[in-house]
Amino acid sequence: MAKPILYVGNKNYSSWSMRPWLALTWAGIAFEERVIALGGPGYGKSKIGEVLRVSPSGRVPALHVGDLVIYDSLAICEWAAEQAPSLWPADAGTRARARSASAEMHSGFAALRRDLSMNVKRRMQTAPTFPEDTHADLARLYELWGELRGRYAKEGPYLLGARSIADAMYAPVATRLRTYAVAAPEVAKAYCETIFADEGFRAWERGAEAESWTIASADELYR
Ligand SMILES: N[C@@H](CCC(=O)N[C@@H](CS)C(=O)NCC(=O)O)C(=O)O
Repeated sequence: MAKPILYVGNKNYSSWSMRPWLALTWAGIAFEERVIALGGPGYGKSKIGEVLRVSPSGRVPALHVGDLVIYDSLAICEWAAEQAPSLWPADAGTRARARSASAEMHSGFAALRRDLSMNVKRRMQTAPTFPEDTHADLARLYELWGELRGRYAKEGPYLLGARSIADAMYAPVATRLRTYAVAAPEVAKAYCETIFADEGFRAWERGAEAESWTIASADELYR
């Protein structure tokens, strides 16, 4: 059977694309990658023609497996975990915690995504002033990471000890803290360093660094 094809957005900006790309890469699943340079007509409205041709939601990521189209980051991660079950923790309780954290990222942290949009290459010298709801998201993030790292420290350096889909979900957040020079607690900084040292993450980062596109409005749109 032909390799699955993963359609992703610009690696510098598309945080939703990074997540399943990491999950597939970590799982060692062979896939073909096709980058769609987001921007232009329909952008920000889920109406980019090139995206609509491959994803019914008008958004990337989308994974084509034969004639099956899986078009959401978490759904693609779940498909990957069906091929490679170790993408979720083996212990049922730990797995439930990993799923809770992943779902919380997928459906939450709206203010954080609004004010700390992903831009892998960007480095601000000082953190901007964030509104109250963004501080609340950051406080929740540190609470969650602190709780999981405290509980699973002995099992390894990732959120639940061993690397899992939860790390794919939070890897873009690590880049956001770096980009916006956010003064995070030590436990959060240590976790970010784990992500930055990860081979899969570094491969994505190199892809972002090699891109020349800039999207002027990306700070508004990529969350
Ligand atoms: N819930 C979706 C969100 C996907 C999403 O928002 N993708 C952005 C790029 S990061 C997109 O395709 N935007 C197209 C547009 O704004 O027109 C997922 O988890 O995959």
